[in-house]
Amino acid sequence: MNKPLLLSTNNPGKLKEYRDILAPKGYLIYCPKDLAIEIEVEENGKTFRENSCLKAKAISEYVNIPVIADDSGLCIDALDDFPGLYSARYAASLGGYPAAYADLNKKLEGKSRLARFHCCICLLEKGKKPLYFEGDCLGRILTEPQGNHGFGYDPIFFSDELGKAFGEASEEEKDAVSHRAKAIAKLSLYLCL
Ligand code: ITT
Repeated sequence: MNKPLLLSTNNPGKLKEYRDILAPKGYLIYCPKDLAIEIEVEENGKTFRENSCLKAKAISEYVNIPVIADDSGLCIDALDDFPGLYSARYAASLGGYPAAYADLNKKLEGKSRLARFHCCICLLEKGKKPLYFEGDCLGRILTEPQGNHGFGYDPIFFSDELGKAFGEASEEEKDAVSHRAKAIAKLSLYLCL
């Protein structure tokens, strides 16, 4: 029987990755839109954990099934982990991802390009305290975007494990190594134990 989970997100790229990875394991992933719920969360936490918890709590009162929320971002070593928590807001503030790619490229002139994607999932089940599952994937920032697969910063992130940009990777390739896939693997292990 399919096990339901509600993913508290407005990001269709994330939602697709959760469905692709968890549907074959027997999970049915709902999003707020499926339940005609609108959520706009002020992500004013100071850590990925705090923000993932804010997003999960914002929706948990509406349903009686386990809720998950994902807070994630691109952390660049030479920029003290910027844009990190602010990855989505930074791109939006510049008018979109192409402008963010160019701006990061300028900031990184003459500096190390080492970076990682981080993902923190908060799981909220009725009557239990929040639990967190985290994953990272390592790589570097490319000088030019490569490919147009995925979403967000995928075209400028060269994955060490894949030996290519996430923007050039198939969905299956990204889902085999990504920060999100690693966090989801820990979550699904917990849920089936
Ligand atoms: P929700 O809060 O509604 O889930 P969001 O996109 O605002 O959607 P976050 O606040 O967690 O989510 O910001 C994550 C941002 O980090 C995301 O919008 C991208 O800019 C970047 N990011 C995270 N994971 C990524 C991935 O797998 N590929 C590319 N960019 C990613």
